[in-house]
This record gives sequence, structure tokens and C-alpha cells, in this order.
Amino acid sequence: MKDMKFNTKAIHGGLENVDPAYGSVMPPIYQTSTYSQTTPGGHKGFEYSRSGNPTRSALERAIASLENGTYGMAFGSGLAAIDAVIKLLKPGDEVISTNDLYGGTYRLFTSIFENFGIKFRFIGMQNAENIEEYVTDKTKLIWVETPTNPMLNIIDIKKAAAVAKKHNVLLAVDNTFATAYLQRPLDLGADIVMHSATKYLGGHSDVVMGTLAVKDKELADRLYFIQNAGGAIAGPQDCFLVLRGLKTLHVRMQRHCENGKKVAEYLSRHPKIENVYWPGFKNHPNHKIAKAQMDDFGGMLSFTTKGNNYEEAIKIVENLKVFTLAESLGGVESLAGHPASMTHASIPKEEREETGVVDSLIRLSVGIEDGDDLVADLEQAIG
Ligand code: P1T
Repeated sequence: MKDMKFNTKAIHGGLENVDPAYGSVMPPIYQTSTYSQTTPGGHKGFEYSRSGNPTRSALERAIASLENGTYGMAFGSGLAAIDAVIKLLKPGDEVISTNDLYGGTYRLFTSIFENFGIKFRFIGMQNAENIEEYVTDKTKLIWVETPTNPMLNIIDIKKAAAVAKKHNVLLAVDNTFATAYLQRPLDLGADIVMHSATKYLGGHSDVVMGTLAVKDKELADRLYFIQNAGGAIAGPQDCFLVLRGLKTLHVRMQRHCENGKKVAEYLSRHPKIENVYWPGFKNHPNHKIAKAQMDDFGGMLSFTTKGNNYEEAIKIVENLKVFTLAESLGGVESLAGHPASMTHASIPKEEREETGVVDSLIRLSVGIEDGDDLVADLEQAIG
């Protein structure tokens, strides 16, 4: 069916006739490395599971459908998906990247790809017009994460796309925090949308996976070549789990947004809290952009305590009982993290503090439990 609404696509998108053999409603898990051939090259569309696997293909079609793309790709992790995008480039090429982004992405860019002669410029993109200043004749890619991890800055995707188009460079958007439920970067002019599917897409903290979606066939072919040549694919069991996760993405996200708002508002009234970073607040510096390009504000937020005391922040995250102190985000259960010592420890202290990742910053992935219990948990932990 064409033109399905999002909630229908979350369940059916890309999944027509997934099992011609028996009509199973869920795509079967094709736990196989290879496929029989009647004569060399005589196969039914699959020859080796690095190159393609029916369970992975089903997920890849579902991802493309949700992002309003044409082609999807599933990788062994979010970072493997990002790795594939950067492998589109050559030594001497330049990337302009947001300066507030997941620490692992920063590490991949600076500790791996800089050694291969690719140059990264990390800049504040809250005024997307600023990007243009950094474009040179060597720039080949603009890397945007929005909302950013962990400061929840919002970058105007349409404006970034305008700069990218004008200078004929690719725009890739890490859509992990928002998901396609809240924001569809390809519709806003991005060339590539990337996810750590480990997070909201999987949604149950039981899979590590990454995805890409694109519209353009030639770009899809180049990325598929990299995926197959490098081999960082997602396995069929994991693809099945993410397919299952996607079917409730819309209902989970709705509750994540409701609970995120409740927790953000509670924290903003707390006398011991200094700043709450959540794009739903009218006084968030990028609130207007968030309102324009997102359908709601998501379940991620960060906050600092008055006095910016490291030990106090550690005590709060240790005291939490319903929130689990853990890396990652986007699962049904609420998680809390201390970016400076956990997810963003690979970013030098001065650099992370410049973007706001100070010692007392605590990041919350607000889950889909009862919102009142989450507020009560924060109340007892902060004191
Ligand atoms: O962990 P992996 O599936 O490889 O995804 C990496 C990644 C990419 N982009 C964003 C925005 C991310 O948040 C992540 C992973 N982030 C965490 C593990 C975290 O706790 O922030």
C-alpha cells in the first residue's frame, strides 16, 4: 500500500509477502551463511549472507520505509554504519562535523580516520549558516547529529542541507535520538540518515546494531559495496529483534516523549538543579528549530547540579533505583549516565567542557515506566 501513515509503516512498511513459502506473519530468521545454487550464479536472490540475507533485507526495507528512503542497510553497530559512510571518502577529503556528538563517533573520526588522511573540523552548528564558512574545495561530507548527544542541541537540517547542496557535498544525519517517528532527515534534504539501532529502533536494550537509509541509487550502490566489501553486517537474529522492536516504535516513542516532558519539567523546578537541557523548553536556544523539524521532543535530556560538583553527580547516579546507571539509551527502561566519565570520556576535558559536558552533567534516557515513579526516583536520589 502506498502513502501509509507512520504508525502503519512501523508495523507493515517494507514487509509485504515476507514469507512466500508458508505465509508467516513475521519474517523468518534465515540463520544461514550460504544458499544453494543450481548452476554457478543460479540462485534465488541470495548467494552468501555477508552480501545479503532475507531477514536482513526485510529489516533494511522496513528501515528505508520508515525514513522515507529507497534503500536501507543494517550493520553490526551504529559505529559500523558511520564507519561505512566515512569510507565513501579518500585521503585529503574533509568532513565538517558537529562538535557535540557521541564520544564514540568522535573517537572513530579522530583516532581512526584522521590516520587515513581524512580531516575533521568540529564546529558548533546551532546556527547552521555557520557551516558554510568551513566549506573548502576539499569538503566532501557534513556530519550532523541532532538532537546532539548529550547536550540536546538542535541543528537545522534544512539549512545544513542547503549548504550541502550549494557546495555539492553530502549531508549525513545521525537520527538516533529522534528516530523517524519524530524527524525524517531525508525529507528535509539529507542524503544519508544513520541510526544506532541499538537504541530506540531496537528499543529493548538487547541488540547492538546500526542502520543507514538513503534515497539515491548511486549512493546506495556505493554504500552497499562498502558494506559487502568490509563485511560489518548485522546478523539475522539481531535483525529479527529489531524488526520486532520497530513494530512498537510509535507507541514507545509517544510514551518516551510524555515521560521526558514530565521529568524535564520536574527537574527544571528543582532547587538543586542548575540547567536542564531538553529541546521542548521554550527557552531552549534551538526550541523553534526543534518545533519545526521534530514532531515532539523525545525522551532524552541532560541536567547539571548547582555548584557543578563531580562527587555530587556521581552520588545522584549511584542513588537512583528505577533508573539504571548504564551506557546506552532508547530502551523501554530508564537509564542514567555520567557523560564525562562514561560515554564521552574519550573527548579531551577542555573540548568536552567547551560544549557543556561538565563534571556534574547527568544524562537521562527516560523510559516508558510510570512517569510518577521516575520523578519519585529522581526526588529520592537528588534529595
Ligand atoms: O553503540 P553503537 O550502536 O555503535 O552506536 C554508536 C552511536 C552513534 N550515534 C549516537 C548518537 C549514539 O548515541 C551512539 C551510541 N551511544 C551510546 C552508547 C550512548 O550511551 O550514548
